[in-house]
Parts: sequence; C-alpha cells; structure tokens
Amino acid sequence: MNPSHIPSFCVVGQSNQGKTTLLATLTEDDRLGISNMPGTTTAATDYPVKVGDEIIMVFWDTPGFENSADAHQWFQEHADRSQNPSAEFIGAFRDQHEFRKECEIFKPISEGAAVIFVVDLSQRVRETDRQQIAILRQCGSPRLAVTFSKDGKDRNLEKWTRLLTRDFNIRIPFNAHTATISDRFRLLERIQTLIPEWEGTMDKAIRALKKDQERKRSEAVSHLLSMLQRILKLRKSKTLNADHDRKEIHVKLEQEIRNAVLDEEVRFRKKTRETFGHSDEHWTMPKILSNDVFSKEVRKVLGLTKTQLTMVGATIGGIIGGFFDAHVGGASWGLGAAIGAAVVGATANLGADRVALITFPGFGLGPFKLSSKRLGGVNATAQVHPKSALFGVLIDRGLLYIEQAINRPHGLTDDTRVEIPVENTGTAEQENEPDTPPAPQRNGLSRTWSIGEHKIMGKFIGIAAKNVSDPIKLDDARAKLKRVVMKQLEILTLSVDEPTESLVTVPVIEH
Ligand SMILES: Nc1nc2c(ncn2[C@@H]2O[C@H](COP(=O)(O)OP(=O)(O)OP(=O)(O)O)[C@@H](O)[C@H]2O)c(=O)[nH]1
Ligand SMILES: [Mg+2]
Repeated sequence: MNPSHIPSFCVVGQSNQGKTTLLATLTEDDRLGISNMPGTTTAATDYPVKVGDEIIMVFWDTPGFENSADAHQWFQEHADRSQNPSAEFIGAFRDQHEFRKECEIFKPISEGAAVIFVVDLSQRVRETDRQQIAILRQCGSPRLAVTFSKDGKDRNLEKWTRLLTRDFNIRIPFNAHTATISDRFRLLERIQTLIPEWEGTMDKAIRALKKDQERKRSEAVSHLLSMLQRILKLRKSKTLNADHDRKEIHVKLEQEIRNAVLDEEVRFRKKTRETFGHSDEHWTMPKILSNDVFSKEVRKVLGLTKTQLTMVGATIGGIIGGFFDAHVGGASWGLGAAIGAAVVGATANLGADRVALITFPGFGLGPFKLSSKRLGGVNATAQVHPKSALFGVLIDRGLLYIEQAINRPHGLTDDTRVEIPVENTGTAEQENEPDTPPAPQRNGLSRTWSIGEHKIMGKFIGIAAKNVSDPIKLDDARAKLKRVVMKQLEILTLSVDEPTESLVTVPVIEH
C-alpha cells in the first residue's frame, strides 16, 4: 500500500486503551474527548499538526475495535487475495452496524496511514488483542506499537513483547500522562525511521515543530518580562486628610498593591497557557506555585539570597538614585521581617516631603510618598519597592510555571502529575532565620545566576521602575535580561528531562 503524501498516522487499539490521550499529548490539544468510559470515540477523526498554516503531519483518532473476531475471520478469508484489504472490507461492510467501528478504523488505513497500536502493559494479552494484531498485519501498513502501563506495573511486559516483536516494526514505550516535551520529540524521531518515503518530510516537520517550540518559549518569557514591567510601574494613591488614620490608609494601599500583583501573575499565567495551547485553567499546582506569591513558604524556596539582593540592589540604586535607600533602607525588603504590614518610617507629620514606609514579610512595599497638598489633604502613593525580593520570586515562579506549561501533557486530564523538581537538599545558602528548615536548593533558578546576570536583572528593574523610563535603554535592558531568563529556562527544562523509560527497538520486519 502506498503511504499518503503527508505523513499520516492512525492510532488504533482496544476501547478505553488511551488512544485519544496519546493523540491529545502528541498534537498538544487538551480539548479531545478523553474519558474512562469505553466507547468515547465513535468515529475516525483527523488531527492535522500545523506549523503556521502548513499541515506537516496528520494523526487519526479511531474508536476501539468492536467485533474483532468476525473481522479477523473475514481478513483470514480475503486478505491474501486483496491489494488493499482494509478498503475492500469497508466496501463490503460500509452499511452494516456490526462493523461500524471497524469501518471507521480502516478508513485512514485504507488511505495509506501508518498504524500506531496502543498497548496498556498492565492488561494481560487477550484473544481480541491477538485478533487485532493479526488484522493489522494483514492490512499491510507500516506499524509501530506504543506501550505504557496505566497502573505503573508492566507485569505482562514479556508476553506483550513476544507478541509485538513478531508483528510490529518497533515498540516504543511512551506514557501520554507523564511524557515531557523531549519525550514527545523522541517519539516523533523514532516514528520517523518507520517509513523511508516519509523520512525527509518527517525530518522537516520535526525541525519545524522544534522551531515553533523555541518561538513559544520566547513568547512566554516575554509575557514574564512584561508582567515584571507592569508591576514595577504599579502606583496606587489615596488622598489623606489630617484626621485620617494613617495606618488604615497604609493597609488599604498595601492591599491594593498586593491584589494588583496577584492579578498580574494570573494574567501572565493565562497568556502562558494560551501560548502552549492549554485551555484547561484548573491544574493542580505544586505548593510553591499554588500558594500566594507573598507567602513566607514561597519566599523561603524562591528568589535571591540576602547577599544577592544587596548586590542587585546596588545596581538598582545606581540607576534610580539614593531616594529609595535613604527612605526605605534594608528593613523594607529584608528577610524575616515581622509578619504583617508595619509602619517603619517617621510619619508623624503630614508634610509634603514625608515618606511613610511599610513592609511585607520579606518583601518591600514602598515608599509611600506623601506629597502635594491637595484639597486640604495629601497624596499617599504606594509602589512595590524596586529592591524588593518579590522580583526574584516572580522570575522564579514564572520560570517554573513556563516549565509546567511546556511539559504538561495535553492528554493529562486528571491531577496525577508529580511535583516540580525543587529538591530539598539544603545545600543552598542559608538564611539566618531561627527554627526554619534549610532553604531548598533551587534547580536552575535565579539564585544560580552569576554576578553579571544579577546586574543585568538589577539594570532592567532600575530602568523599568522609573516613573518615566527611557524606551531605548529599557528595550536594551529587557533584551539582555531576556537572554538570561531564556538560558535559565533551557537549564530548567533540561533538569526535568530525564526519560522515564529507555526506548526499545525490536528488529525491523519486512512487509
Ligand atoms: N495512567 C494513565 N492513564 C491513562 C493513560 N492514557 C489514558 N489513560 C486513561 O485511560 C482512560 C481512557 O482514555 P482514552 O484516551 O479516552 O481512551 P480511548 O482508547 O481513546 O478510549 P475510547 O475512545 O473509548 O476507545 C482515561 O481515563 C485516561 O485518563 C496513561 O498514559 N496513563
Ligand atoms: Mg478515544
């Protein structure tokens, strides 16, 4: 049988085996109908893989076999005498209800699609499996088996291997619930070797997909930097009268700033999900991503060390000038500050130049500028302190979130994904906080950056935090920081990319 012009693959297997799940992960589409009810997919459906407007590959989803025994019997009687038995089968049984699903399965096969046979190794080999494998052999299409285990145990591996080795060109272990982006590429690269006629086209397609992946990463890092920029530009103001309770105003402004920061993070995450084609908004996150960004637990794990913050702060101070240092000092962004907002500045008078300062635990918010008497009152303006530890934390959380969006398989419908790899090995620089567990080592996050890279971060923050930033300087600082963050994302994704199973090749058989 002649393979079709565009590489085309038809996913085949028992009902409820995980065919649609595999499809969703490979085509990065989380809207496919996946369910633990057998018989969910009822018709052959094509899912083109596109780069831009060009279709570079097609995957077909199919229903599970319904009448393997009778179909097998027909193939035994007719296949030898036919050029294209699957097409002949459809011709003979198109209108017969009992072979409705088989006709759907054979449709793409008869048109030249290669077969991907999905096998759950946790299930024993049944007679229907043998019949289906025999049918697929008689169809004569190139075919490979993709194996995984739903319960994580491959107690039937030996029997399946024996069976599959006989009738499939290759067997590739691939779990559509845990596969990383690299696993997906590795699978495609293995598939590439299946059909010599498609090798060139597949090679082009894989290269185009890799390029597209780079574009998505760059777009996500841009979302992250735009979020930082907007947060650095955040200003919240209230007019104070002489009889106002100043502390109450501080608390209100603090809350407004906090909420605005949280909104910005939500916006960044939504845009990142869109970039990577995730429509699902209800992921179960590891705690350092699901907890409030202002929480102490998050600060303990993410962001820069005290020493690094001082270093970054010096760069920022050099750009912004002495204003923040003179009025805020270390207390507003020091680690382990008192929980809750605390007024730390001299605020007795409502004079035009007075500055009220408040802190978050571990984060700087401020200064509160009290200025310009207006209508008998004064304006109190709050912003996140540019030297706040918050920015390092936001970069780290952003990187971890992007990593999740890159690697989260689109076929994963429940919340079985494991926690992200932030190891608690305690080898990182310790903070001087009594009774706290050792700070976890951050694997490929901003704490591992060089002094030069921290200066790049400080320069971007310093320029972006100004009320009026020079656009040329800002673009330049942003481009430099983008390179640093992109490199870090590369390191982070490589660190989680340990193939769970080694790829297995079985001898190639002749057709
Ligand atoms: N643990 C685990 N479960 C999986 C995997 N793939 C599929 N499942 C689960 O198996 C069930 C069936 O998945 P589907 O992808 O709908 O199976 P299907 O073969 O398309 O089923 P039909 O369309 O009914 O023939 C769902 O509950 C999936 O979550 C996997 O790789 N690992
Ligand atoms: Mg299905």
